[in-house]
Amino acid sequence: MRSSLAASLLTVAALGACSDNPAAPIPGGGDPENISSVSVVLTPVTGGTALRSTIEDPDGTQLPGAPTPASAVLALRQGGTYAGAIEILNDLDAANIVDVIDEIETESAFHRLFYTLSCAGVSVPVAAMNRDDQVPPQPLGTTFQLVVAADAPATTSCTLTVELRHFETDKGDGAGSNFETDLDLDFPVSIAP
Ligand SMILES: [Ca+2]
Repeated sequence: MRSSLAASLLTVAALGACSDNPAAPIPGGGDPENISSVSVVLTPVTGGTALRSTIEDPDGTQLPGAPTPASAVLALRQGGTYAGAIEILNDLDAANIVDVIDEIETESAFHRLFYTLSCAGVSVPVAAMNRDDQVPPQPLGTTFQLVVAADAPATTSCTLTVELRHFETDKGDGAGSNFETDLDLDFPVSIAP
């Protein structure tokens, strides 16, 4: 599901994390998460300053107030490889900040992150994602790698879509269709030499 608004905005309707069916047992566990902050952090593997971009939802995902545009463009370099991480918080109550990543990792066999780029020449290899606690382990993606080809076209106007899927049963490798979308966010990206 993609927003018709600017690419840097959240797809608000898809941001209702973990909207479990209250009538059914929930093997994936837990109440719906209320999410107020999502950040993508990309650290060049050869060193240098990490890229960071954050989208805030000031009233959380369970109230209708709109999220903010992303705080920054993720300025990639041609030929760069980045260690990626995602940060998801409920920081609506400063006295009780919830690290939603901890909850996702606790329920790793029921979640998977997907990273999709509209930019040509950029990939996020599934093989480099961290793994869940199934046997054998399957992709989770709270950490990942992002690879920019040396010949990736320079651009100032593409996007990284971050999607969090929640499987109540049958996650498998996470590529199946039995899921709910907890997050679906577009972060602006540029590519330069
Ligand atoms: Ca909101």
